[in-house]
Amino acid sequence: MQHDKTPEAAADVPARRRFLNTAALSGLAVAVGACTDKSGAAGAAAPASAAAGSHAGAANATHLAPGELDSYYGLWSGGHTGDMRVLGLPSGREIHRIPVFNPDALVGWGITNESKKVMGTKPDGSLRYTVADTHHTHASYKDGNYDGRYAWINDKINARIARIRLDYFVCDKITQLPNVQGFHGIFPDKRDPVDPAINYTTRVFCGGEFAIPLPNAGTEDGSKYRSIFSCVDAETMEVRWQALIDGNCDLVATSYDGKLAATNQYNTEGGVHYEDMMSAERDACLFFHVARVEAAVKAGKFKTIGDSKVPVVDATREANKDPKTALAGYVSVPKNPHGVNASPDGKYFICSGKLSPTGTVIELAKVLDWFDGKLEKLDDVIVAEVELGLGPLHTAFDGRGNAYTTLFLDSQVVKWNVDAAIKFHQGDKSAKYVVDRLDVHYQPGHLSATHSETAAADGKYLAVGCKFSKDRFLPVGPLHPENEQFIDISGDKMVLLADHPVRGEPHDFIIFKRDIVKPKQVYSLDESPIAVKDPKESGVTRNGRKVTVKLTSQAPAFSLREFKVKSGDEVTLILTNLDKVEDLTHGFAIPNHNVNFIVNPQETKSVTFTAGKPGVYWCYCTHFCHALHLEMRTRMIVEA
Ligand code: CUK
Ligand code: CUA
Ligand code: CA
Repeated sequence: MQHDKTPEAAADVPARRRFLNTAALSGLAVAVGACTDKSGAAGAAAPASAAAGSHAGAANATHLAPGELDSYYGLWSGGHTGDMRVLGLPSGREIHRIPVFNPDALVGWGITNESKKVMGTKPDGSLRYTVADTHHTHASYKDGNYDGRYAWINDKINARIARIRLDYFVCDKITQLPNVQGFHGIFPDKRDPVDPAINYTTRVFCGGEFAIPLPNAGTEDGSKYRSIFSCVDAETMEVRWQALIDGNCDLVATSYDGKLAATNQYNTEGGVHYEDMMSAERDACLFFHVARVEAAVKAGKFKTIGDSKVPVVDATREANKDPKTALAGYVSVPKNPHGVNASPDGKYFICSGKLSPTGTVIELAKVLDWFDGKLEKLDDVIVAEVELGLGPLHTAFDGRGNAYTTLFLDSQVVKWNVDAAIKFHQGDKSAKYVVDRLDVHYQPGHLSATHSETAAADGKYLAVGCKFSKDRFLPVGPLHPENEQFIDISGDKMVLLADHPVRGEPHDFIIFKRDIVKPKQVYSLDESPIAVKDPKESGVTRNGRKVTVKLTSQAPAFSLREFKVKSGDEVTLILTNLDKVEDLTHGFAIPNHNVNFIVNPQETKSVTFTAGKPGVYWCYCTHFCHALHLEMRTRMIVEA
């Protein structure tokens, strides 16, 4: 811990780490304790490179001079804040938060009619949900690399998947999955399994984690609960099909050839309580033969569940015994796997054991061989199963044949060579597959490298989402930030560059070069069918108790100096910002009416509310826009 500033801190840290390990292990001690005996195995022996901790020179790599731009974007899930965060790398600066599932006061997400329509409303017009829990974020692919069109993010609580347009960096669609509770892993496909012309993302696969009665009429008998794997159309965002499975789904991965999608399963036991969920020594990674599933749907070999019209195919073990016709195959992997990640060379999926100290390497060509009836035992697709350390969760890649796996319990990232691991597994005990270890602070969950899960992995930077920050930042009361640590992986040794506090509670993220996206900074008036394109269109129109108010903004004024409505009217106010200058955003707030939202240049938004008590209400601009920003107001006069 040489990089700790004070002797007290240096003495303190190992004790805290021991404490954390104990806490994280309580209840799991039997399972993991059994694994620790083997940690002396030849290939696994490599000391933690504490010496490779941060130093002044390395830290400079993350410092940008004022006015300098980052070279990478990062898209981070926000956890239960329900948003997506946009970070710049290597600086680690948070540039933006994109509201998705939860209301957001800055932009008026959940206030405007447009955002409410995306989020989903109840018959009375109020939001269906105001809580969410995002975990995973992934972007659309073309030719194996990101193409900058879309990103997706999941809501675990309410089984929703959202799409973000990467031109405006806004959420444009949210879909709720039927028959699913605890929706966890997502992954877009990278090309079509059949049509070679479709070399880009057209599907997003979604893993249902919690088993429930289907249809969910409620029963205590856990043996009747089932999990579902879903496929969502990337364009329409409709659910194309679902698959009934044995066990559950955790994280999801897709192959570069579009043929395979997979999900890790930690609850093959079908347990309702955690002791049951960790009773088996091995669980599974479940592979879907995407083309066969879709052929089955086309041929009408499906059922539907409850009110849902989505076709559900049978991907259970019992119905898929013959590999040549199987829709799915269950590869066994050690105890309670969590992450499954596709290597950038397209050859392997790597599953992490979580309650086993191992990483499992599955060769995808062999999985296809099994589906073709050319491989007798499905488990022969496993080409390596090697010890990495305690609590392996997620794996990232550098494009040079190395994998980087987070070790939650060891508070480390382990760098290991996949080819060497395969050699070691084949019996070459001299193959040193562990290349380096680095202490991280503390208890890492996800990690991702620049272009990690693309064919363009460039091996420059690695970010690690540490779930505990403990002593790394000034204390701010009982709630600690998380610690996103940035690591230089361009050399043999990992070099810790920086700590960044982030507001809870990000999980997953992706990092890509800045030229992947071409963000638009001014809207097109045509994006909105209700745009008020000319100040002359401004005014109030009445249809019974329904009143429409149209107005525009051009700094430092709104097009109406005042407008009149009657108490109790249902008012729909449409505002178009006619300013064309980049960065010239206006706000619109009405006191006592729960209305506040912004309009970006050339953007149109609308709100619907009931006019309150008779009186004068100063509607004002909330977003600093002009020297006369404070004067930028209009009056809503509510008459009796
Ligand atoms: S899970 Cu959070 S650290 Cu939801 Cu991706 Cu592994
Ligand atoms: Cu317009 Cu402030
Ligand atoms: Ca299990």
